[in-house]
Amino acid sequence: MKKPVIGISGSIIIDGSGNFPGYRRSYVNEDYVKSVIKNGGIPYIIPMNSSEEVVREQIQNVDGLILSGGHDVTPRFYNQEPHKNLGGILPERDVFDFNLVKFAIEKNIPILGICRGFQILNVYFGGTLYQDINLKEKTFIKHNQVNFPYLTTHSVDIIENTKLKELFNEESIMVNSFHHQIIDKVAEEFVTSAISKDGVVEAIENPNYKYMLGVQWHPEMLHSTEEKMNLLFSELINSTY
Ligand SMILES: [Mn+2]
Repeated sequence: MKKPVIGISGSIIIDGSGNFPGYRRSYVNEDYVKSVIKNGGIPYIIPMNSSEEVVREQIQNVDGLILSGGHDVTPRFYNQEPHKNLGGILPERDVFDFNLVKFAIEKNIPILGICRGFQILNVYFGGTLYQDINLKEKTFIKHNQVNFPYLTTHSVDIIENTKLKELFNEESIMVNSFHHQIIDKVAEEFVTSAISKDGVVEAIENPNYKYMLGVQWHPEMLHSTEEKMNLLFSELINSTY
């Protein structure tokens, strides 16, 4: 039987030096590719582009979708002015990601959102973000550990009666953390499935869809050091059948 094809949303990296300064390259971080292969899927990078028609066709060629990490989501997509602490944005990628989600839902294929991808899912369905974690009162955990992608640094509590709980079957798990933005209002279609000790929403899922789960951390970077993180990818792949 043919193995499921998992599309990974691509971004653009701009050369800072070398022979072509300013040159744009389509790319994803290799850990996404490795995580898909390790869990029985066939990875394909979906290159960022601005054509709705092309994105529709790109989705026709995959059985599941990973929304990868990256830039801050442009705040005007959740009706806010840019706050002074907003990080780097790439509005053309927001549009691309929203098109991916739209056509993936239309095709009814499973979706895993990671970091920015988790935030994209929330915003697509009408939720909002804090443009910077310091805008939320009483947060105290270091949510940007800066280094060591393969190490976990803070815990998250898993909420009962969720897909995440079903998968991990634990009260609490350790995650890595590389974000300065966090979810504010969770979109109505979603439920919160994990929360940090300082009240930050760390995972959401859509209970009315076969598999639509988003995590604020980076499970792909933990695929070889935290065996359990592979459950997020294996379930994505299993949900394609
Ligand atoms: Mn965190």
